Amino acid sequence: MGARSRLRLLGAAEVTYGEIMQLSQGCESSKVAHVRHMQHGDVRRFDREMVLRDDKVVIPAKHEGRTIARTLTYLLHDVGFAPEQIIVLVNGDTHDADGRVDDTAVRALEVSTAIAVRHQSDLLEPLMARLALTYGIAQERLHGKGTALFSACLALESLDLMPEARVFFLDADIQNAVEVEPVQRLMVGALNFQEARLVKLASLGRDNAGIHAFLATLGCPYNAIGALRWPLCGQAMVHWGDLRGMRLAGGYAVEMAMMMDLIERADGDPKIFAEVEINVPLIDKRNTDQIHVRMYFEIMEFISRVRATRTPLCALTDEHLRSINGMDIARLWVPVAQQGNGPNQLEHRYPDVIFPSVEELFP
Ligand SMILES: Nc1nc2c(ncn2[C@@H]2O[C@H](COP(=O)(O)OP(=O)(O)O)[C@@H](O)[C@H]2O)c(=O)[nH]1
Ligand SMILES: [Mg+2]
Repeated sequence: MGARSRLRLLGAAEVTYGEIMQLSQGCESSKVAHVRHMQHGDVRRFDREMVLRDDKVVIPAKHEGRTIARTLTYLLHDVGFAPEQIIVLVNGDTHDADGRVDDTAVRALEVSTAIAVRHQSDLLEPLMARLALTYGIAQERLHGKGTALFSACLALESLDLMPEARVFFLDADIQNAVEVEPVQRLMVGALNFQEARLVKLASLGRDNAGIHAFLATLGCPYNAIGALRWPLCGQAMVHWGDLRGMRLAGGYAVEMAMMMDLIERADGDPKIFAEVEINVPLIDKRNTDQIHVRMYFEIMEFISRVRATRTPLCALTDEHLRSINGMDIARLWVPVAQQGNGPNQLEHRYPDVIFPSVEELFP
């Protein structure tokens, strides 16, 4: 294996400093591949005919009763989806910090009863024993955004979609989707860059700086993901055939897991990613530093654990998954929710699990 592929697949410890210098000298800037990027001035007008009958929209939504109706109305009226094309993943009977029961499902069905509102636990239930025994995923670890998206994949699997069917991911908490036009932009990007395996939005003031720095740490095999302006953007398009083969993460590392899978299969070439600029900053639920620490912990820990195996995510064995998924709880110091109001707090948190792909579950 040459230095190039070793750098890609292995941790820094396996690659000598000389090899890295050799590699970096070989990369003049003109030869460095970038993502396919569409500037907002180049975004052609969206046309409702760009919505295809086989398109699906996946919306993970936990305690989003306040915004879910707006999000769904945007999809139905502004983009032009039929309600049957939309799947909302809810968390069942969970309570928020104030003890309120999650009313997302009720609010979603008020918009249209033809929308598939699915409780993630119902979709996961038939798989619980297998997830625990074969992949080491205990039931209490089945929560988080990635778990909702994994459940969505289980729902999609039962629909017999063609591999080229497009799946759009949209967060439920966007307050200005009508102005930002996230899905219309993804569609224009998908049409313009048909070779791209993943289309995302390019940030406007949301640069995931910590993740960009982390991806640049020496020898990181996922360095090329840093070529995306907004790697953690939840608004994305992938094809069902690719999604079916991906191993997703249980929590906020889920977007990272998708990109890791694609970049491994593309031999590190970021041209499989396309991004489309937006005109208006996207406004969603405000995150505190406390939430950022938890999210960044999940994402960085996920990358670190895959890296430690010295094996690509897509090539991990069941034994790898059992070992990673059985790992210990982490000690995480987080700032108090209200800034400047006391010392950091200690939390004990599980890292994200790694799910098997739908393809390996249902060959
Ligand atoms: N069903 C479900 N949805 C979730 C969960 N965690 C996050 N989400 C949803 O995923 C989307 C993105 O989450 P958010 O916390 O806004 O992440 P951020 O925008 O990346 O900071 C929102 O629509 C959330 O409601 C979860 O545990 N279960
Ligand atoms: Mg959000």
